[in-house]
Amino acid sequence: MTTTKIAPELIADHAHSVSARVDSDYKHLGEQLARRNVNIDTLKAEVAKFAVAVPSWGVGTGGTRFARFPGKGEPRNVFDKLQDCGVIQQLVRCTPTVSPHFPWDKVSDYKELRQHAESFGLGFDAVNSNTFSDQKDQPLSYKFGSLTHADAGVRAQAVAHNLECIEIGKQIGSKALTVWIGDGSNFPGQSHFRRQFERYLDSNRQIYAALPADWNMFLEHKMFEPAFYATVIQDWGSSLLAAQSLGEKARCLVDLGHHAPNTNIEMIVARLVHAQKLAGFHFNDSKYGDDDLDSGSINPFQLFLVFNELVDAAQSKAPNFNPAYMLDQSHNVTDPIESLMTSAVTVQRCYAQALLVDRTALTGYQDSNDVLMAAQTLKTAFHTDVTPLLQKIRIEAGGAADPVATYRASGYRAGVAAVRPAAGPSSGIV
Ligand code: PSV
Ligand code: MN
Ligand code: MN
Repeated sequence: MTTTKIAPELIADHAHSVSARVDSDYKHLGEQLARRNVNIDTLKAEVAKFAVAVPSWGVGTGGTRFARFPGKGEPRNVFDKLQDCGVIQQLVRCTPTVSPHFPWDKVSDYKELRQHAESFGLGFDAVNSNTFSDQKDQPLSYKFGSLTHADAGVRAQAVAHNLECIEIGKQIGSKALTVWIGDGSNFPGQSHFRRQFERYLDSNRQIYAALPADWNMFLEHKMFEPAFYATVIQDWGSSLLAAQSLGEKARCLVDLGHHAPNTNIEMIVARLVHAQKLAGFHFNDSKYGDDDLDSGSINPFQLFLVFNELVDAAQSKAPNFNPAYMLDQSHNVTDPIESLMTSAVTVQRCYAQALLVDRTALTGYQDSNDVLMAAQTLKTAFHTDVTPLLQKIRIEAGGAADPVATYRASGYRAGVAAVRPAAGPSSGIV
C-alpha cells in the first residue's frame, strides 16, 4: 500500500472542480492537433510513459557560495527526503524514482531505506558518489583532488567510496553510478594535464571493473567550479574519450548547467547519440554557469531543442539509445517541492512538444534547403500549448491538475515545519 502524504480527497476534489474545463481544453487541443494529423490520445499514451528522476539533494534548500538561507520544514535525513519526493510523485505522477547521493544519504539499513521508498511508490535511479567534499572522520582530504590525486592513497580512498556506492546501489535497486569529480587545478602549472587524465582513467577502470553486468557508469563533465583554471573532465570531449576508453558500460552524462554560456547543447546530444554514448541528463537551467535553476525557467527553447534530438533519436531507432532523465537543481529562494514539481512538468512538456515536430516535413525542408520552413516546423511544435494534455495525464493517473495549487492547499510545508526543526543559517553549499 502506498503511503500518501497529501489527502487523496483533496487531489480528487481539486481535479473534479477543474475537470470540465480541462476536458474542454483537451478537446480543443485535440481538434487543433487533428488538423496536423496528430491523434491526441496516441500522443497522451506516449507522454504518459515519460519519467524523470528527482535528486534526493534537491528537496533541501540549497544556497550559494556566500550563504544559505534555510527553508521551513527542510528534510532532516534521507527518510524525510523520500517523503518529500513521495509528495512530488503523488502530485505530478512523472517522477517515480529518486537519485540518491552518498555519503549524504547513508543509512545503516538499506533494506529499510528501499522499503521506505517503496511505501511512497518510489524506486531508486542512479547512485551518485561524492569525492568533491571531505566527510567527517575521513582519513585523507580531497582538497587537491580525488580520483586524479597525485597521491595513490587518496585515489584508493576515492575508488573505495565509489565501490561502496555500487554496493549500496545494488541493495536499493539502482542500475547506474554517476561519477562527477571536482578535480582540476586553479593555477597554470598546478597539475600535469596528461598525467592527471591518465590517473582519472586508471581509477575509473577499477570502479568500472566492479560494475554488475546490468549496470552503467555515467561520467558527468563540468567546465569549471570548483576548479577555476582547468577541470579534468571539463567537456563532452574528455568525457567521451574516457567513456570510450573505459568500455561499453561507460557513458557521458549531460548536465545542462555544465557548459560555457551559449554552448549548443542539443548538438552535443546529437554527437553523443551518434557515438552511442549518451548516458542521460541532469536537467536544470542557467543564465551564467552551473546556476542549477529550475528546468526551462531561463531557456525553455533550448530544453525543447534537446528533446527534439532525443525524440528524433528514438524515432529513428538510434542504436544503444536509452537515456536516463534526472533533475539536478538547487533551490535557494523557492520551496524545493514546488520547484521540482514545476521542473518535472516542464521537462515532460518539452518532451510532448518535441513529439509534435512534423519530422517528415522537417526532413523535406532540410533536404530542399528551405531554411525558414525548417525553423518554422520546430517553432510550430514549440509554440503548441500542451497544458491540457499534461493536466489530463495527471488527472487520469490520480495526480493533481495544478500540482502547485494543490500542494499549497494541502498545507504540507507548514505540517512538516511543525515536526522538522528549523536548521540554523549557514554559509556555503554542496
Ligand atoms: C556538480 O555541479 C553536480 O552537478 C553533480 O551532479 C553533483 O553530484 C551535484 O551537482 C550535486 O552537488
Ligand atoms: Mn549534475
Ligand atoms: Mn552541477
